[in-house]
Amino acid sequence: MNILVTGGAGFIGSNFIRYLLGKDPDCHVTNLDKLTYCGNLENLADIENMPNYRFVRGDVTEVKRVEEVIRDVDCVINFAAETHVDRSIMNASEFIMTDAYGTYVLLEAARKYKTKRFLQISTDEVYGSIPSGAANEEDRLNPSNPYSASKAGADLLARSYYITYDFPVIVLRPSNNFGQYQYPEKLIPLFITNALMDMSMPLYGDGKNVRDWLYVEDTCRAIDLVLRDGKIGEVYNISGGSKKTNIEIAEIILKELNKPKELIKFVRDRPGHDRRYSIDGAKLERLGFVKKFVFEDAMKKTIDWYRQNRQWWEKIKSGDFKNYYKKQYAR
Ligand code: NAD
Ligand code: TDX
Repeated sequence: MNILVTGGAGFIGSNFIRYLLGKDPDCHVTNLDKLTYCGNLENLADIENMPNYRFVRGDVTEVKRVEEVIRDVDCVINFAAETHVDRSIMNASEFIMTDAYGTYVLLEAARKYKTKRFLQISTDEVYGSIPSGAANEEDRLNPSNPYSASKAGADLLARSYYITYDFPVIVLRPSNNFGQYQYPEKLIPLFITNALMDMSMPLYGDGKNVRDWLYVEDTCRAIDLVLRDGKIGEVYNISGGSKKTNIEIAEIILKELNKPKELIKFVRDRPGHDRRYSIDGAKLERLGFVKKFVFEDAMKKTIDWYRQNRQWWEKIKSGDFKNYYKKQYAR
């Protein structure tokens, strides 16, 4: 199977490529990535020389580039996106371009070259805040920030290609991921790396917002299952089943690293901050998905990875990230 992975130099994409090539040596993967601030080829250093892996630098909004790489593939898995909510609040333009328009370019090219399967990686954020219970795949989309609104646009556009053109699309909506190679602007790697540097952990608002955490290796297994057995035209939630408040996450990290509670610093809330994410993963379980990782063990593994891979994140945190961080937390 020839697969085009877009955004494969990012967090989930790089973990997915590693998982897939490790599991199925008959797969050929082309990784199309623009290498934005969070695209990092170091995430793939251990597989870059594999004969069945190819990296192509390119932007999913460029029709010519996309057509060049899409013409020979059987499947597309679209991870490419701007992904950080706080950055989308500062400036939404790249989010609309990549997340929404980029998905349109990919869908059009895939349709032209008759791609057999198109997996759109959406997100649980498209449902918006869920005060109680859990959103299932039929529930209405209710995004509340420019990132999730762009992702919801892409999600609906992808579905419309199935309905209108009978084009073989499947949409996946994973919950909050964590694990190795996650860019340290996101909650868990930010708090781990800050704590390792004895820097404060900036907790938004009252710290009681809830996220449903999913270990990235389970996400990879879920995507692989849907790639092979998922039903065309369907949407699948991927739930972590581990709901935690942000303050609980901070406390777990502090305890594991043996750091003082005083590192927690309450800061101004994120505008439009969704209070609670919660999705129902039963449909994917009916397809055969069983989560392999227990949250507490996966957190330990993740914290350990950041402890042992300081050179990976220190390089990031001492580069351009410093300017972003100052701007973001000076609000
Ligand atoms: P990430 O920010 O770590 O990586 C995104 C990748 O996309 C980077 O390698 C970047 O260079 C690339 N990219 C950005 N713009 C591009 C463009 N115009 N053309 C080509 N490549 C481009 O993201 P992630 O956390 O790995 O998320 C991957 C996907 O999963 C995204 O679509 C995201 O919306 C979705 N998702 C993420 C999470 C999560 O918790 N991380 C949860 C649910 C869904
Ligand atoms: O410094 C912080 N302090 C803080 O309290 C940061 C960065 C975050 N938070 C809070 C905001 C959220 O309630 O932690 C929670 C998680 O924040 P993020 O890591 O920014 O993730 P979130 O906004 O939930 O979105 C993530 O999950 C869904 C990903 O970034 C998206 O790409 C994905 O689609």
